[in-house]
Amino acid sequence: MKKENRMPPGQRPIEEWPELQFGIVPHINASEWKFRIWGLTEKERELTFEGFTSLPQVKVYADAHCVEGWSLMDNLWEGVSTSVLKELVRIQPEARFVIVHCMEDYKTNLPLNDFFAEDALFAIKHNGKLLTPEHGYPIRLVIPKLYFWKSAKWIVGIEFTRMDRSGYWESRGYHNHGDPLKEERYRD
Ligand SMILES: Nc1nc2c(c(=O)[nH]1)N[C@H]1C(S)=C(S)[C@@H](COP(=O)(O)O)O[C@H]1N2
Ligand SMILES: [Mo]
Repeated sequence: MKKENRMPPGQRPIEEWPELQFGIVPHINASEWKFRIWGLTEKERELTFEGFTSLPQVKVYADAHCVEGWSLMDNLWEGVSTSVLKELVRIQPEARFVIVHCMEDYKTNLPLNDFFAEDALFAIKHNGKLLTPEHGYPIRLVIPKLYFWKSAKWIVGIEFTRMDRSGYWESRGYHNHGDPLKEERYRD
């Protein structure tokens, strides 16, 4: 589909990739980075960067829409599909949400079906290059179908829960879900 026709309402394209976060940019040493999967899983699981990058990889071509109105179009993300977690841990049937945990205590929350969307991935590369520290090195989540604040940078873990729990922006006025096509920007 042509770019013009893919643009959600109220968004404008931007050429340079902006850098946005609250607080500092953590400079993470990949050899010390750990990724933990816990909550409503039969067993907890911890992965190193090496373990993570040896998982099967996918490429996803997608646009990124920030709630503030800019869209970075035509990104090629490479990394590990979120669905791979279904093979790494046994998720209990009561699980309905995920809480995404990051460095610096950033969190975001998603229903399970958005987290496991076909195009959702843990990105390691953007347009052929490793992510820079500013954009989430070593790994960021990318959820193309929701506003970009759900695409959490510097992730350190995924928690499966039965109840929803607002994340950083979701408890500071942003919409709980964040679908750009429905303009779910802010809480009423
Ligand atoms: N860990 C973390 N992830 C985050 C944020 C943040 O503050 N901390 N900000 C979010 C917001 S509001 C946006 S718009 C995008 C910006 O990503 P970028 O800096 O790579 O453009 O990251 C999202 N992921
Ligand atoms: Mo944002």
